[in-house]
Amino acid sequence: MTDRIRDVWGARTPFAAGQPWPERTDRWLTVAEDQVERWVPGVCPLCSTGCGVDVAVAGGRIAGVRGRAGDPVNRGRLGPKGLHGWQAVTSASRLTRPLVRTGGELAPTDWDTALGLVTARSRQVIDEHGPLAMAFHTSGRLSAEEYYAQAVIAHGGIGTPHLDGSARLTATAGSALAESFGCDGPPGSYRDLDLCDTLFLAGHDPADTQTVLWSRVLDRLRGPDRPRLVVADPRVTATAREADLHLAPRPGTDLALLNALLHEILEHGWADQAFVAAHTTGLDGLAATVAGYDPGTAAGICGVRAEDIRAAARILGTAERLVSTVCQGVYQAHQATAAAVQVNNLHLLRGMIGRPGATVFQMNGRSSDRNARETGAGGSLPGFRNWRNPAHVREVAEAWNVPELRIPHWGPATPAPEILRHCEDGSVRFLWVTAANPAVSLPELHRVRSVLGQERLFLVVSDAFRTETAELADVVLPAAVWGEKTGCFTGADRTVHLSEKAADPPGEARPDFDVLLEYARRLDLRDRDGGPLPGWESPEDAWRDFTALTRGRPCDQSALTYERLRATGGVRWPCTDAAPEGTERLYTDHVFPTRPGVCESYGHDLATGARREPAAYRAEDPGGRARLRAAHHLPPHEPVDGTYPFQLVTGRTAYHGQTRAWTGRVPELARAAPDVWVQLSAEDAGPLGVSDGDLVRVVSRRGEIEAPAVCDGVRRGVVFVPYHYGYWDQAEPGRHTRAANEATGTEWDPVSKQPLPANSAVRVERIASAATALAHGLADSDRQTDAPPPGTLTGDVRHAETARPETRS
Ligand SMILES: Nc1nc2c(c(=O)[nH]1)N[C@H]1C(S)=C(S)[C@@H](COP(=O)(O)OP(=O)(O)OC[C@H]3O[C@@H](n4cnc5c(=O)[nH]c(N)nc54)[C@H](O)[C@@H]3O)O[C@H]1N2
Ligand SMILES: Nc1nc2c(c(=O)[nH]1)N[C@H]1C(S)=C(S)[C@@H](COP(=O)(O)OP(=O)(O)OC[C@H]3O[C@@H](n4cnc5c(=O)[nH]c(N)nc54)[C@H](O)[C@@H]3O)O[C@H]1N2
Ligand code: SF4
Ligand SMILES: [Mo]
Repeated sequence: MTDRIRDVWGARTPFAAGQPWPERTDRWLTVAEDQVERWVPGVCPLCSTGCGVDVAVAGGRIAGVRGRAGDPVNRGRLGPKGLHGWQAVTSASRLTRPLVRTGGELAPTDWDTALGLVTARSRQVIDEHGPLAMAFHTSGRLSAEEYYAQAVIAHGGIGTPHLDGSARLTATAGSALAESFGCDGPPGSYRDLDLCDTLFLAGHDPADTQTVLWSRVLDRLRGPDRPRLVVADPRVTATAREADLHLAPRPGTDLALLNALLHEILEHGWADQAFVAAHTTGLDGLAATVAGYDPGTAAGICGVRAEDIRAAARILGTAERLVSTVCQGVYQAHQATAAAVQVNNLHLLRGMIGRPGATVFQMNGRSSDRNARETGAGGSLPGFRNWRNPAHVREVAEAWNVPELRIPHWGPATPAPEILRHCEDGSVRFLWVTAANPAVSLPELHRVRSVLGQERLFLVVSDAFRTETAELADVVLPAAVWGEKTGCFTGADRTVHLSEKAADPPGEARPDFDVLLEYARRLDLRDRDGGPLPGWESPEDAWRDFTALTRGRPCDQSALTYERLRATGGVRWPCTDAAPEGTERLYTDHVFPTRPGVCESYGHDLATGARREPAAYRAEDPGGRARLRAAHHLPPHEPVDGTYPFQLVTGRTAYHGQTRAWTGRVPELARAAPDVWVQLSAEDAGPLGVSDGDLVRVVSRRGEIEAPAVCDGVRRGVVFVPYHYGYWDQAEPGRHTRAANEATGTEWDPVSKQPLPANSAVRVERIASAATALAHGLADSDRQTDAPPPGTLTGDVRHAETARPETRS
């Protein structure tokens, strides 16, 4: 059987540019293959790559998965989480009954009692405090249909703007695309990886976070016409080890680095002047801004060598087919959108968009981050409509058959961090958290716990497990999950999959979709004609309504029916009567959705987040051209000093997903990375007297983390902690020193409002030697790092900067 624990990316199947990526079917079954009763098509729910899977059913239960060989996303491959993660669904610790807090404890009850309480409290809060006292913290992994139900209920039924959630944690992706191209939506497809000659990965570690996508890249890198690879990451990740050129900037300095790259591209005449003149606006402003970022200046800010910046610029400037990806390393920074937009600018200056092998991915994280944004549950109106455009608001009101004024559109939907603040100050009294675990995933955890644990806040949590957040709830609702319900998921290259129900949920667990509809009925939400709102019976009804509402929008899915998805598997939107098979690439005509009547946003000042006024935007109508947007670098907000000399960054390992509610319950994955660790450079560890395995404490102004040290693989001045580990399974209950977010701070990017659990100033203290730590049971001898399995690396790569990062300041 396939081993994706020691062999994360599997055997190489090299291929050349333009060839199809060869198939390789990965499978993992807990029964013999001939005992499988049926295979149910679906999609892996564990990251935004969106790999197609067939789910094996035996004895009425899920008994394994195999990759779908014909799927355009993975061609049969699955990574460690995809192969093993499904076992959480069959875990004995699943919630099987609703829980209600009585006498301080969560006690089992029936659905009627639990939903009766939830509805009664909602009614009371709406009557006493108005709809704005109601809030919903949603997910990045519900189905499109479930988000859409939440959008209709919250925005169209109750009339509250407070609906947002985990998708906000990659909101910079959507914001950066909207700032440059007028609208969210990844312009290219994974197929562009098969065609490119150069790759640029900024703050993105797909070897750990999108392992199947990385297999595709590795197969190109091992193929006959290896693309050049430039990686920007302060750590020596498995991704960076493959690079031709690895830049390891100081965290939070990507904007300066990118400005310098653009400076070089303009300076050397590598811009495609005809493309820029015909299809963009804003060149003068961009040129004026980046003029101040010669490689020498940027080198001083970023702590990388000027010659390496020049070398990177030459690679990017002379590429003929460039694919870039951007993710959390850039997004979790104080100038997230401003920096992410510079990668779009790179593509616009070089005319590297809308043609085969040339595109930019502003990456997503989870399996349905995209759907949250498309359906209106993640900050915009459904179909990427612009809340400041009265015609767009009217279209939504007509589709929902509700008065326009009920849909909150006096401002944008409230970002998740602001919802938390409204809970903190008491203006929100009811919060329903669905499929998220903010008590581990949001920054500054002591604050999150105190806000969610307040007496005056009624907290409802829908989850499959008793998470750290569920422990704080007044009512816990047991959810059916992936494999137990049907709905659509859209991956990072617009591929939509229908994930079908394969087995019944355990006990009384129910699909969120059904629970939301019952809640709406009990609250008696109605449309203008007195009909029930929403008026659907099934997810398919919701999908039909939602896709109808996308008609004419850039994310048009009006011809994308369940029937089509069942017949063909994954389909990329737009999917219309004119393009019923879907669309591989956007903007092939180089016309962008920037016209005032079309665009999703009129844009923001990248430095302050100030919103552009509609009249000002209309006066400068980009008329279908993309917008080159510029900004100056500003220093991170919490500078290092003598007391807190290091920058804390956080991130991921291939073996765990987010807060481990699933992956921590899967033996293969839990064993592979059993506990938290702290990574620092050997140069920094030495003077602190810290060696590998020693127990250390990472202290910020807000909290601390204790874990064994790994003294390698990160640039000097930086400390890395994986953020997956919380408290449900810790050996010593009651201590709060395991989650990375104990130490992080409350801050956000001014444009996308994405929180940035990064770049906190910390110090590192040695607590005990490796031997003492072991003797006291403080650390496991077999703790693993995210170091890739032996034998998977090649030798002849260059690591500019990372071997000896400079510490210029
Ligand atoms: N195995 C696994 N895969 C996942 C997830 C998971 O939890 N586990 N989560 C999914 C989700 S929700 C998301 S959002 C994605 C995230 O996917 P990624 O963004 O790829 O993952 P991260 O590890 O958070 O961050 C990427 C890299 O940014 C680097 N970095 C930190 N600070 C900086 C900086 O200032 N500049 C630059 N250039 N780089 C920096 C880090 O060292 C890290 O290697 O992964 C998805 N895939
Ligand atoms: N320090 C630091 N913090 C971070 C990050 C970081 O890089 N560093 N990354 C951030 C990012 S990008 C993300 S996306 C967040 C993720 O943060 P969260 O979304 O808060 O955390 P998850 O662990 O993904 O929680 C998902 C929950 O949904 C439950 N669940 C799964 N399927 C279903 C379902 O169908 N229905 C219901 N009701 N429940 C379900 C799971 O059991 C699990 O408990 O973390 C963020 N926090
Ligand atoms: S790459 Fe992502 S979608 Fe694919 S198998 Fe791994 S976790 Fe699942
Ligand atoms: Mo994410």
